[in-house]
Amino acid sequence: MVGKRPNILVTGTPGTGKTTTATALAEATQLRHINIGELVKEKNLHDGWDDELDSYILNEDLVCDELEDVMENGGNIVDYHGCDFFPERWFDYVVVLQTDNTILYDRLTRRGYKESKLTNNVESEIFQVLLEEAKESYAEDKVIALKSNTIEDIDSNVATLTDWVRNWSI
Ligand code: DAT
Repeated sequence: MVGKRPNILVTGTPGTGKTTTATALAEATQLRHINIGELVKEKNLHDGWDDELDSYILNEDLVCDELEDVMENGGNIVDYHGCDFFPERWFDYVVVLQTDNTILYDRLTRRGYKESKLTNNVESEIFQVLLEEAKESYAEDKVIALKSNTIEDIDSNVATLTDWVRNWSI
């Protein structure tokens, strides 16, 4: 009998490569990729649009209710630029992607982020906000920081995580 499969959280500042990494990892492992930003839009799990932040105001309770059953069953890769509102018990592994700030600046410029959003995100990366948030929200031995500057980094991160998934057992 096949046991329960792990749940992995892929987090990091916008532009660090979460969706690219999670998509490749899902393909390699056959785990289910859940992009929280997309899910929030699709299922209206928000309280409207914040003009200043230039993004939806995510409703944490709606997101957690929506995902409870699927997370309970295991086998998910969750992709989001925040991690402190998910139940800690959901995740077996928390991956924080990190990108050098000049590279991140270029990626977010290419994405068309307006100046304030760009600055906020690059500063958040410099101060390692997501890594701190992850360490505060999950047991330290579940949290791993991975560099995501180049395509080679993505390949190597996906290979490392695929091995981890294959060796995982309850
Ligand atoms: P996120 O989901 O964290 O916002 P993404 O996966 O959408 O990030 O990637 C944003 C853009 O940057 C996209 O065009 C792919 C590129 N990118 C991401 N990680 C990269 C890496 N390690 N090397 C080269 N390009 C990368």
